[in-house]
Amino acid sequence: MRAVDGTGLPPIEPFRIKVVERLPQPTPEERERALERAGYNLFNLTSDEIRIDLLTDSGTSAMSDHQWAALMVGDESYAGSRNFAEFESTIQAITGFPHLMPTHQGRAAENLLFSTLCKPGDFVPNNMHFDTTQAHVRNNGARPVNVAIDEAYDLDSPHPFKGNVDLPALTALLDGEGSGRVPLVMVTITNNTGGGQPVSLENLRAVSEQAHARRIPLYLDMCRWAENAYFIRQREPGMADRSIADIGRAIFALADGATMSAKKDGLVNIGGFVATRDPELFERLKEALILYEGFPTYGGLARRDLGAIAVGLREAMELDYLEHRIEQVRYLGGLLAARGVPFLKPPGGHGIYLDVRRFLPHLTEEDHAGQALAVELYREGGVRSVEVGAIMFDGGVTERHAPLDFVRLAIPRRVYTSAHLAYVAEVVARVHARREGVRGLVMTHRPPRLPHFTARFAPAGAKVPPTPAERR
Ligand code: P71
Repeated sequence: MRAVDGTGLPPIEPFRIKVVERLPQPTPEERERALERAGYNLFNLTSDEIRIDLLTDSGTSAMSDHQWAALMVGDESYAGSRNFAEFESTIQAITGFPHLMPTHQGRAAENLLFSTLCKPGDFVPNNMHFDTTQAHVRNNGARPVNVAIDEAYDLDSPHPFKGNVDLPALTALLDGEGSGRVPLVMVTITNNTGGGQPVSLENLRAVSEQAHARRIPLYLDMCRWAENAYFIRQREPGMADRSIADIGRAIFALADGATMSAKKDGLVNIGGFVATRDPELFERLKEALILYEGFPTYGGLARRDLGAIAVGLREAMELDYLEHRIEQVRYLGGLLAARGVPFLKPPGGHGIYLDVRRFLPHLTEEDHAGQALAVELYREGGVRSVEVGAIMFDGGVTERHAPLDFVRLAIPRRVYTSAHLAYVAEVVARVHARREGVRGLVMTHRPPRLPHFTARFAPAGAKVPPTPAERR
């Protein structure tokens, strides 16, 4: 890893390890049996079958000693817990949004916001929708539209802010087909679907102006906002000396509210929130919250969780933490690049996105190439990744480009060391070296919504095994 503190000494993890968890070591035979049982869907593996788990960076962080301490002093009052007061004041201080409520995770916040604001026939623009965001927009009869810049779809473009919104495309939607039918504009920071790529402050400012000129509110999906702010500090002119908190204030000043899955830059295993400046909307959200999640001072969480989130949100803004986090992803990218493995460049904030089309050019979408690659990484070294492509996004989003097709190696926060990542790079490189022999998959069970979670597959050309339900 690159030395970052100016001393010339080798960079190290900015933490030491106080509690450890044994890594399972499944044998090749055990992995093969596990794949068969799982219907070649890595969501169906059990954790003891996995050596390195890069399925997601969501809810998989290691909490700090201070966060564990916050759990111990949790105040489990149903209403008016002091942990809620701490949670509320922390988020108000970071974002400036006056009204907010906890939810059990990000998609619950999405459900509240979209079910309150959207009606059938509406359009919701977003740089790129993530899977649950897209599903909630559609669940309310509205149409999700992706409006990221062209460079977001060019896997080799060195653009520093590939998460940016294409401003002419946004104007065209707001004044054309979507005129009078866009209840909110949303921007996801960082853009997960497009590789964890950041959005610049300059771009957010322009989006905010466009939306507000038409009296449309701007909401941010802020689940990886601290990583986004770090990139702004690194890459945007005039930002190098500003703190993450300061950059955050500049970001949130442009928006009317946000949803957040705290399972990312909140450094916790569960939790989220929705926040707004609009007192009238807040009252409507609260009604839905009480119906689906819980009383507004806990929102479906244990009160101690709110305490851990408040601490985690602050820790995620610390520069030594963020520097290591972003450099760790870059380090894995560097090892893969040295072995000629194709992936989205530059690396984003929370993982490496393997370029499926270039990795397995002999396989097509019908072969479920992304899934086949994810299966192969598990087979080779017990590494679990996730397909972020045609299976996750089943054509439900309107966009101007051919959809992206990735296998994501998501890096959990504060969990793995450089040695673990070197192991991952070697596993990926070995699969790359024997890529021509990788065969496709057929989908034997396709659920109607969010198919990636529960679909089942079988090796192409093989006899289709019965599903557990059929076997019963
Ligand atoms: C991620 C996830 C969660 C996930 C998705 C698919 C497979 C495994 C895990 C969740 C997000 C997200 C954005 C930008 C809202 C949510 C939902 N991401 N917006 O990337 O990335 O939050 O999971 O707390 O409900 O692995 P939630």
